[in-house]
Amino acid sequence: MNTMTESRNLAVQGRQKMTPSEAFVETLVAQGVTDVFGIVGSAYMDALDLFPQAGIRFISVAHEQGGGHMADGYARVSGRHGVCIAQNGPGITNFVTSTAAAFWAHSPVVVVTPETGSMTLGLGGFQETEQLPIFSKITKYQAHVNNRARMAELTGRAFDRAMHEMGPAQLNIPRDFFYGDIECEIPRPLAIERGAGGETSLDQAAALLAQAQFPVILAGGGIVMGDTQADAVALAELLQAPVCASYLHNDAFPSRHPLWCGPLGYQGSKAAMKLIARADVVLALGTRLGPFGTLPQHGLDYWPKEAKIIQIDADPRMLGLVKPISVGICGDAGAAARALVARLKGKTLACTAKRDARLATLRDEKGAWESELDAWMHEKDPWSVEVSAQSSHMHPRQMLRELERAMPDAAMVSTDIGNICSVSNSYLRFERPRSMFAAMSFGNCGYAFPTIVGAKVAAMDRPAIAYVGDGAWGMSFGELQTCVREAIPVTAVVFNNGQWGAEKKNHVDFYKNRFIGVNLDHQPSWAAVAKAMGAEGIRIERVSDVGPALREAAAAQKDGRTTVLEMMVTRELGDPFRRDALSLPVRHLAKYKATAA
Ligand SMILES: Cc1ncc(C[n+]2csc(CCOP(=O)(O)OP(=O)(O)O)c2C)c(N)n1
Ligand SMILES: [Mg+2]
Repeated sequence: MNTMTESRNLAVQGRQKMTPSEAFVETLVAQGVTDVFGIVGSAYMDALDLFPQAGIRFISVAHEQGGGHMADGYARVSGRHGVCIAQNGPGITNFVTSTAAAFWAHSPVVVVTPETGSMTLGLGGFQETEQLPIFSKITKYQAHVNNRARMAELTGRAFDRAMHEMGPAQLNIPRDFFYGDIECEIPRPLAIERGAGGETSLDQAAALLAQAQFPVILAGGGIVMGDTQADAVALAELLQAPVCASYLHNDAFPSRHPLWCGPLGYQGSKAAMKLIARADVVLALGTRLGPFGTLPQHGLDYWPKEAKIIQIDADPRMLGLVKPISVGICGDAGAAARALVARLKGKTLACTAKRDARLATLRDEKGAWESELDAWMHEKDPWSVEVSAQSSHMHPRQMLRELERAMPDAAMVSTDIGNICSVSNSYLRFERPRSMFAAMSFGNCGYAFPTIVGAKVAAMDRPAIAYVGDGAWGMSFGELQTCVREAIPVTAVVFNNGQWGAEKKNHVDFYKNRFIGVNLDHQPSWAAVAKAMGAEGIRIERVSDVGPALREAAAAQKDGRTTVLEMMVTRELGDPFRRDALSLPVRHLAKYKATAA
C-alpha cells in the first residue's frame, strides 16, 4: 500500500543527538514522505533547509488552501500521506477549508502547523492565533509538540494516526521548538492491519445474503481506499448481484463490468436507483451511507426501506448512523468481502434461481438509462429552455457526453461542486479505483483544480483532468502558477456559463428569478488568462471541438504542458442540490411582502 519499507532504511537508525528540525525531517523520511506542499515561511525554515538532502521535494503553491487540497489529491491517488506546511497564523488559517474537505474525503493528510513561539504565546505577538481549537473538529488527531525533545515521537504519531483513522492529522509545533539539541530515536511507521470484522456478524451477513432473492451491492469509498476492487468484483460475481456506487465514488467498481449499474445520489444513474429500490438485501460495502448521497433524485425515492441492510465500514461510528441496518460490520471492505465469499462459496444461494430475471432487469434498466442520457441533450425546464434558446453556446449535457467519450484511459478526474460538475456525475465512468476525486461531502467551490494538481504529482504517468465551474475557477485558477512553476502538467476544463449556476438554480426554483449575486458578468477570457500565466488556453464554442480538444490537452501533459479548456456553455441548469433543504419564502413584514411566494 505504501513505500514505507524502502524508506525505512533511509532514516537514521538508533538513538542519537540531533536538532528537532532534523528529528522532524528524519521522521518524514521514515514515513516515506517525498513531497510536501506549502508556502515558505520563517516559522519552519530551519527544517525546510534540510528537505533537499532528505530527498523531499517542497512544492511551492499559490495559496495554502491550494496546498492543502493538493495534499488531499496526492493522498487520494497514492494511498500515502499527503503533507502540507505553512507559516504560523495566517498561513495556517488558510488550511482550514482544505483540511475540512480532506476530513470528509477520508484522506490521510498531515497538516503541519508551526505555531507562534512558546515564550510569547498569549502575548498577542506577530501571526498568533490558537491553532488547535480551529482544527479540532476537522482532524482525526491533533499532536501538539509540547517539548522539543518529543518532536520525532509526535511527528511519527501524527503520521500513523492519519493512516489508521483515515483522515487529516494536525502536527502543531511552536516555532522555537525547531531549534536546540535533543537526543532521540526516529520512530518507524506503525502499520496496523485491519480485519474483516466480527465472526458472528459476518456469519449473520452471509446468512442474509444466502437467503436474498434480489441482493444489491452498494460499493463505497472503502473499496477505493482499501485498493480492493477485485474482492468486490468476486463477491458481486458470486452473488450475481447488481452493483451501485455510492455518491461520488463512481470509481469503486469497474464501469464496463456487466453487473455495474452506476452511482446513486445527486445526478446519479436512474438504473442504479431502480435496481436498489428492488433489493431485499443491500450489502453496503465500505460506505458510511452519508445522508446527502441517498437523497431522492430524478423524482425517485429509491432507498429500499423494507430491505435488510448489511453495512460494512472501517469506522464503527458510521455503522447504523444514518440508515437503520440489520447487520453492522466494523471491518475493512476487502477483507470483509473475502470473508463473505469464503462463507458463501459452494452454498446454495436463493438468488441463483432468480439470476436470469435479475440480470435481464439490470440490462433493461441500464439500456433505458443510456438511451435517456443520449436523448437528454439539454435541460427541459422552462427557464433553461428560454435561456438556451437565446444562446449560441453549447448545451452542458452534450458537452459532458463528448468529454466522457474522449476521456483517455487511466484518467484521473476531479470535480468541483457547481451545477455542471454535478450533472457530470452521470457521465463519469472509470475502470480502475483512485480515479475520481470529487469535492465530496464538504462540497467547497475551488476543490477540484488544486486537488488534481496534487493527484498528478503522485501519478505523473496518468492524465489529470479537473472539471471546474467558472465561479469556482475564479477561486482556484491561481494554482496555474504552481503548475507552470513546478512543472505539474494538468488539464482544467472550465465551464463558462457566466454564473454561480448551482445557486442561481435556487433563485429560479424558489425566488421567482430574483437574481442576487449569481451572475458573473465582466469575466475575463479564461483562455487568455491561462496564456498570460504561461499555460495553454483554448476557448471551445462547438460540441464537435470538445473531444479533440480534451484528447490534445491530455496528450500535452506528456510534454509538460498545462491546458485550460474554456467551454462556452449556455446558462441552462440541471436539478438543484438542496431541494430537500429549501422552502418557499414566507414574509410577514409588509415591507417584504413583494418577495413572498
Ligand atoms: C467555498 C464555497 N462557497 C460557496 C458555495 C456555495 N455554492 C455552491 S455551488 C455554487 C455555484 C458554483 O458555480 P460555478 O462554479 O460557476 O459552477 P456552476 O454551478 O455555474 O456550474 C456556490 C456559490 C460553496 N459550495 N463553496
Ligand atoms: Mg458557473
